[in-house]
Amino acid sequence: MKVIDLRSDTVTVPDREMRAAMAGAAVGDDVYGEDPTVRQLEEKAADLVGKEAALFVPSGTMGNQVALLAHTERGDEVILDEEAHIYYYEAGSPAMLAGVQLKPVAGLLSERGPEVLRRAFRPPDIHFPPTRLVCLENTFNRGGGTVMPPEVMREIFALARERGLAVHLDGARIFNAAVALGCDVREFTRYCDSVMFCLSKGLGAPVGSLLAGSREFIARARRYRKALGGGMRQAGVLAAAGLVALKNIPRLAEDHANARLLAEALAGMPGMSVDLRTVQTNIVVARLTGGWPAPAFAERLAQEGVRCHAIGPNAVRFVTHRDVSRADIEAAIAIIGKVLAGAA
Ligand code: TLP
Repeated sequence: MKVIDLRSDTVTVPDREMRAAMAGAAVGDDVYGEDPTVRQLEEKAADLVGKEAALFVPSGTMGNQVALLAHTERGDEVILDEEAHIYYYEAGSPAMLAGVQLKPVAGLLSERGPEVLRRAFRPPDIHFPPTRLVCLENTFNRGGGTVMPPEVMREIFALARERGLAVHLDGARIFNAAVALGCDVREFTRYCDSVMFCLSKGLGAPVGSLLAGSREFIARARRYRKALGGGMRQAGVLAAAGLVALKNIPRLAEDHANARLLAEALAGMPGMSVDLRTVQTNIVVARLTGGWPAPAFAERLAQEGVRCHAIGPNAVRFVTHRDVSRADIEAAIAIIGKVLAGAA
């Protein structure tokens, strides 16, 4: 049985071009700063997002955590959305590593974000932790892959600046946001001090993320990456895959079209509801309205060859990516329809 894996865009496997680039990559010891392919990728990444420098890290999680370490001191407060990946899905590492206090707030990653941030600020007071950083996420994973428009980011950035706070952008899927709005990615990244983006999501690389920011910030981040065990040696074999992955940016539009096709079909099925307004990129969050618990539904669907992710008691997530075609999506729609109707 063919499996249509829609759990995440992290499940893609490197294609032939990528594997050939990996095999042929020029390499050196990157801890000594001597890997030419890693350097090339870091320079290209910095340029793409309009920052002075960038650092290649093994994962998005490490990129975010290194950013927290480099922006803050132990005991500082970090404001972020209560559904943000850094808060929800990074295994408690902000407490474990940077030793910061997270202040999760509802609605920061919505149009109301600036207002929510204004209300989250507290005046300096010996009783309060010093607030140092605001974290944004674009696209917003648990929001259903929604895009925060540059104008909203601009307002949040200005508010943070007024207070002397830095802004870090978890841009794991920032290129999905840029492709969705048809704009340059710098329209977003100009409104943050640091940005992390992933090569191993929709862009299709097996490993790797980049953290970008000022030269001075990246020098600090490089030391924290080493401290976390993320200093890699002949990492050019991975960076080479990353350079090929960057060529995949324009094709993210196909994933968005496939997500739209899937979302519209699911929205019309009895037993399921989808807020189509949130389907802006490659993620579809569907709610089960007939009382079927999401984990049991996901398991049932997997038996029929479609994999999704239960992200709440009655919510499932489907993510489109370069290893699923339009025909796969059409097949998935038919299977989901049958399962919901109890006919499969
Ligand atoms: N997200 C994964 C899971 O961890 C949930 C996924 O399948 O979506 N920021 C955002 C917004 C992310 O979505 C992810 C991965 C990360 C950071 C972390 O990246 P990795 O997995 O490379 O550590």
